[in-house]
Amino acid sequence: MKRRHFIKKAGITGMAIPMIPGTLSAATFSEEQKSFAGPVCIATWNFHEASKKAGELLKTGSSALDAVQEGVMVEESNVANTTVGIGGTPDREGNVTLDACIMAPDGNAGSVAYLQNIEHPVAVARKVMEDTPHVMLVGEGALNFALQNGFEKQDLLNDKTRAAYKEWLEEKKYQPIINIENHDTIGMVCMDKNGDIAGACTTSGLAYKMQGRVGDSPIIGAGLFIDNKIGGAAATGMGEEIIKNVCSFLAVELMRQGKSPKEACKQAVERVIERNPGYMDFQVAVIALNKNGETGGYAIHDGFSYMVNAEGKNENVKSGFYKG
Ligand code: SD4
Repeated sequence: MKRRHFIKKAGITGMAIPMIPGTLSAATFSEEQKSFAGPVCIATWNFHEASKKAGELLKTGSSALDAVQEGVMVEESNVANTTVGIGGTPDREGNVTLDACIMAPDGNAGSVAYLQNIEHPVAVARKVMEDTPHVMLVGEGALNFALQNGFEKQDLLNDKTRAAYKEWLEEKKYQPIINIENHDTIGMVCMDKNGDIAGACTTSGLAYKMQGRVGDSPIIGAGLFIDNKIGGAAATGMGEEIIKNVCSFLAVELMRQGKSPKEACKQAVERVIERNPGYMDFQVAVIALNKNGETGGYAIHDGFSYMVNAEGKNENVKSGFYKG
């Protein structure tokens, strides 16, 4: 069925999906809509294996929540990715400290920050969401919670990251560089066959960050936001700027106002640019998915791309950008 046809048949225009007032769980697609709109997965950067994993899970009927968790866990276990999970670049003191969050279709959320020695912070974030009355646990508390829940402690540094840290120590220069220097955080948003949307985000943060620094990735609304009536968004890049402009929440709110995912991401990124004349020195990128299954992304600088897994394809899409 063609998209236009689908929208007409479903009796909806744009993103105005009919909702039962007061419901948080919004699986409102009819059977007809299901066959068209879902499932869809989007993820930051070029993580083919992560979006493939999520796409396969969605195809076999997994929930969006399970798909985003399993999807981003692929990168948490990827030692070649020096910005996520095991193999992540340490802070200035040589400790790998992880930030992650997860958000469910019913609006529930869980998050961990400054978590050390645990390979899968997103799985801990999910436990925080499901098994505690809280949204966010940090540092030692997050670690203790993880250990109590059966997660194993392990060394997240490897020979490569240890050697790179030693080299960095020689100059101890802290200067984040646009798009290079390990900008590989994974933020993922999925819609399942029921039309329900969930998201996850996980990172080791900026390379050689100050001890105790927490970025945008575990902050609900900054690195990730989901509203199952509207869609979801995730951000990557300079976390401080993403936090200051609550970029993912902003993108979802712009979609609520009727903007396409691409336009919403563009306006969210432009907000960062407007509010900080120093934007030439950092990268911020936002991706979004709406309830119709449409996707988009936008970045300040060239070089950002994102994965779209939909309708049997797993593709890397070059993002629009403000300045080359
Ligand atoms: C942070 N936003 O901690 C993350 C970094 C990032 O790809 O996105 N890297 O600020």
